[in-house]
Amino acid sequence: MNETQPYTDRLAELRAEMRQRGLAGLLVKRPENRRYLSGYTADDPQLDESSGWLLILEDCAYLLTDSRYETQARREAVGFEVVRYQHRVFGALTELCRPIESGRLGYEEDLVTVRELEWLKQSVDLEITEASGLVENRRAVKDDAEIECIIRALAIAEEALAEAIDAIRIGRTERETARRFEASILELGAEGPAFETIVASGPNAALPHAVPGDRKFEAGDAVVFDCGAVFQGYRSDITRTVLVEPIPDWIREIYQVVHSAQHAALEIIAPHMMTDEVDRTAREVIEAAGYGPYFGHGLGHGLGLATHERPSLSRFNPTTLRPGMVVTVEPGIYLPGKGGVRLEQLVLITIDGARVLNHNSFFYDFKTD
Ligand SMILES: [Mn+2]
Repeated sequence: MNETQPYTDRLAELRAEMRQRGLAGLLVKRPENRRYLSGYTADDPQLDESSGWLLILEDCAYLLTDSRYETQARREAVGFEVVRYQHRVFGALTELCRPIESGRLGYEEDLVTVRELEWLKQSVDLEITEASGLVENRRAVKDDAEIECIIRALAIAEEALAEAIDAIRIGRTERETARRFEASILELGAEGPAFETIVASGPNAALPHAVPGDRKFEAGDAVVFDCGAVFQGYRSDITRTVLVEPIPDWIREIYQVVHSAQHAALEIIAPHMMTDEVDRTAREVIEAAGYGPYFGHGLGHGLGLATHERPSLSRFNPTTLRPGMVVTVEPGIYLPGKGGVRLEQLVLITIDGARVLNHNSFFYDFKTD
């Protein structure tokens, strides 16, 4: 298999689906989708500023970008014709779509702004139609090379996390601990953190997406670490709750409930199972212990080029798990004003079951106390 092979295959599969849906063309703006289809790695500078659009037609594939990215685009997007536009992408789109005689042009509803959609309708003489999810659904099932990247990204995060946990001392702050983790992953070969590292201690641990601050660790804290690394564009995501002795009984209790909930989900997760069923299995353990109202988020999410991608393990939008999907299993209990516990494993769905990709557990085993 040569380097362009995955992109050629992905484009062929995408085109087959476009034909089924009656799409003469597809516009792709989401950075992860662009990268998945073309190998073009540029991210968007900000929400309303694009580093490029793919236009996939039946016989050709274009990457439209501006002068800032042209060289990178030509180097990376093998098999794509790079078109440089001056001001806005729409003039170039008008030209490229002109030869299409009939059919519809799809766009990603969840990425294209309302203003861009108006411009698009004015520029292109085709029926414009919403076509979100075509690429995301393919991305949900990973090939071996993608799984290898995720495993590397996880191994880096685990090694850096082990160092950061070792360095926890009463009096050190959340922020310096988060920085220590992020410095370590860079030394270990990561491109960067997968997302802003969370180190949340004491009452801050009750905030599922807390930002590390100047709070110093104290005896009796539960410290939630949620962190990940990027390797060749692929991400990892790991959450552990570190306990600073002596631990109050209430923390010990919720830790054990969260751990049991996670265990229950990992016992049953398998191909062909519905995502909401896995969520329910963990949720029932937490509800039975009386903490149902304190587990507000879904059980987990797909992970790959994006930290959060399909499928979502939640009560909403149930989908079927398939071999090659990589998902997190991360129950939590958050007691406002007091603290919280979350534990997150990364799981690969296989042909006949599931495999936890984490190597280092960092779990507390209270039974041996
Ligand atoms: Mn996660």
